[in-house]
Amino acid sequence: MPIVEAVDGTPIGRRVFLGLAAFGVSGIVWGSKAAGLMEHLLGPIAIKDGSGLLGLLPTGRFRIYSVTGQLPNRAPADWRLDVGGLVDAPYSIGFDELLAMPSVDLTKDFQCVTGWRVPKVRWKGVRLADIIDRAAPQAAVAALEFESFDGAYTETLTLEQARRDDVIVAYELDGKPISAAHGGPVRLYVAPMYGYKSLKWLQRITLVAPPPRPGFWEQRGYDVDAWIGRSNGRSDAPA
Ligand SMILES: Nc1nc2c(c(=O)[nH]1)N[C@H]1C(S)=C(S)[C@@H](COP(=O)(O)O)O[C@H]1N2
Ligand SMILES: [Mo]
Repeated sequence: MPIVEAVDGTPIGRRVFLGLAAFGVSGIVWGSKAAGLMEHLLGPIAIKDGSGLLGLLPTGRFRIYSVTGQLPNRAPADWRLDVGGLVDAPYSIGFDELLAMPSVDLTKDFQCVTGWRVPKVRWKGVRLADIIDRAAPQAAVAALEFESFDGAYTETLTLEQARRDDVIVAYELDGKPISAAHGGPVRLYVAPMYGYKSLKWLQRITLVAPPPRPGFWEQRGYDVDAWIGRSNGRSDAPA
């Protein structure tokens, strides 16, 4: 059994694999902290138990990830988004105010860097560009930092990436409010990039001069520019 480094620097080895086998194949196991982190380190893996191969990871639907192993739950009425940093007009916005802003609909495949993909997911939300403009960013701003109310996950985008029409602050997924599991009430959706850019449980956006503090997965070796690659049949990267 190979020993690999977990994201916190501790080795993952036989113990975790045995633990996974004990869980068997369930939806839950892929939402668990160890499994989610391991999948992100190793890519999709087969699950085995004493009777042999139980199966590969399911495809065609979302897997729920949370690096904390928890799914934080916040009612829309208790949710706020703070927008600040190098801006002339920092603000805090509630859920109803967000819904009152002009909205956009996007239908796109959702692609995790570990290989799974969900075709034709419908999202609704507010263009991140509109959220940015409302804060009156100063000339020095070149990047954005995002924080989750899970207390752990962070992400970044350059200002240019953040201003794209297909980058939104989303509050509906497939025609329904975004569930707590999927990062509701409000998450980021960065259509042209791998799923790890689409931070769940969004609570704060900070406009900064470069370089931004790297996001959770970027600190662990992932590309900061996470354009979905040609190997996956599409590239939304600028030419
Ligand atoms: N707060 C938070 N956001 C996150 C993650 C996470 O663990 N925590 N995982 C990311 C990754 S790697 C992917 S592929 C997507 C998965 O979204 P889903 O859990 O709704 O399927 O969320 C992204 N945003
Ligand atoms: Mo992912």
